[in-house]
Amino acid sequence: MNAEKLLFAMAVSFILVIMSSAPVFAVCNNADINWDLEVDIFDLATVGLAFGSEPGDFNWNPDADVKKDNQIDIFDLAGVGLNYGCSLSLEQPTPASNWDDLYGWIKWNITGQEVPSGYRIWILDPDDVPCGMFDIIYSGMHGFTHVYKDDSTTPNIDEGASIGDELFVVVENLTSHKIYRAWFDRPIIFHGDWGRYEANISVNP
Ligand SMILES: [Ca+2]
Ligand SMILES: [Ca+2]
Ligand SMILES: [Ca+2]
Repeated sequence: MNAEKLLFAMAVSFILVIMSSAPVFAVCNNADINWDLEVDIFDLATVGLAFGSEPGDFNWNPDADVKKDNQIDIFDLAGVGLNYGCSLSLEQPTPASNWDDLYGWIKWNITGQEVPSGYRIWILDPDDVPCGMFDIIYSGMHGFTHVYKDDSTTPNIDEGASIGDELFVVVENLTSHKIYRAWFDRPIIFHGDWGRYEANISVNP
């Protein structure tokens, strides 16, 4: 293999690694490692504890892998640094005249058990704006969850999702208000066409 082909093969494998680095989270660009919806010294310290590790190492922590490449290095520290001070408040989505309806199953990761009532899902746009909300009624199911479009008449305010946005999800326990990391089983794109889209959710216990 000549050098050019080798470089090409390396570039392709690099892209494949990036693409396969699911699940993807939205909150503060993954930099909220302890999942309390703000990026602060605790998140930085957690990356520090896992620094230099890879999967299998005693101090490996997948949540500290901000740049999802299965190693904790300077890029992960930088990821927290760049998002330092970022926080997210879960406020009621702003209703709009365009929406998508999401529906599907919702299960705990690993065990596969159904997430029961008493939990709320929040749908976020890529800027962490809550644009949809649904309280689980029937165990293991959500929907239809209205996801609202950004109001284009207020260009200075981001109220919701734009067409083509990838959507993200977090889950809240309605009693303890503990936040759980969650993700869709495939990328969910916002259409704003009143369509119904299957969007299955896994939740980290
Ligand atoms: Ca945090
Ligand atoms: Ca990394
Ligand atoms: Ca938006």
